[in-house]
Amino acid sequence: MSVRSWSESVLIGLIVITFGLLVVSNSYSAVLDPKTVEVAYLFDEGKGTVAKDISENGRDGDISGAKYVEGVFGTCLDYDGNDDNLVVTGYAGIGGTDPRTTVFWFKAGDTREHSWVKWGPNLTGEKYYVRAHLRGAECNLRIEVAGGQNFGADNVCDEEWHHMAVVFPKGSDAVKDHDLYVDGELQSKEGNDQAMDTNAKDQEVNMGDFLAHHQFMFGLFDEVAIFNVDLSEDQIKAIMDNGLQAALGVDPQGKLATSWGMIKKY
Ligand SMILES: [Ca+2]
Ligand SMILES: [Ca+2]
Repeated sequence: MSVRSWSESVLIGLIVITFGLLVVSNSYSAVLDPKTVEVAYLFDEGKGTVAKDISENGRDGDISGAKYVEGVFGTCLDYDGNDDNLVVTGYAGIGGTDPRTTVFWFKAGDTREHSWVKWGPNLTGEKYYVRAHLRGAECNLRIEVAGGQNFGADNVCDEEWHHMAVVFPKGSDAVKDHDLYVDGELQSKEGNDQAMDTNAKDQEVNMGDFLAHHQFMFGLFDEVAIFNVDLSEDQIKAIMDNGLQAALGVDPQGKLATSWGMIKKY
């Protein structure tokens, strides 16, 4: 082998390795910082009563009653509307006026005050209930804090899948500061404003149970996550279009990818 052909071989080898790394890197690319994820469930286990948290916090969920069926991405949980629930054991949510975002997919079993994601006791400004607002035969995405509420206008109880996001922007202090998204579309705001001081000590996060008021969730529930930041519209759409797994750069074993593979797009 001549010196020249040897160096050419090395060059070709390096090119092949570089492309290989790009392919691997792309497969783990993410639009979200995993450190901003408080808890996230894909519900792809397919069986059992433990919802595996794919965040770095290990907040596995305790499922009671809800069964696995086909979801938007992989499988999801099917809630019977009577007593099915999921408790995020030992985790009482985000407090005060700290920024936060809650996202999930839902397909209604009927029109009712579905209890999607709830924490905090039933006290003015301290409660944090993401649930359905009844509007005749339709229902809307609603956040309420006791003494105040903020709800959108798009019907999410039409037995079709809908992606929902509830964003409390940084620097906000009242319930109507929330931005609500249904299928990536920013909702109009209705309701009475109320200053917030969310209690993050006294009530674990529940997904399904009505707790103090309203009704159990009835329908299909997939890809839920709570973030400790206010996600942008583009980030919410990335989660909706690509799924939490891709948006977070989670590998096929369900673990968050190492930071070298992250490509932050914000
Ligand atoms: Ca799923
Ligand atoms: Ca049940």
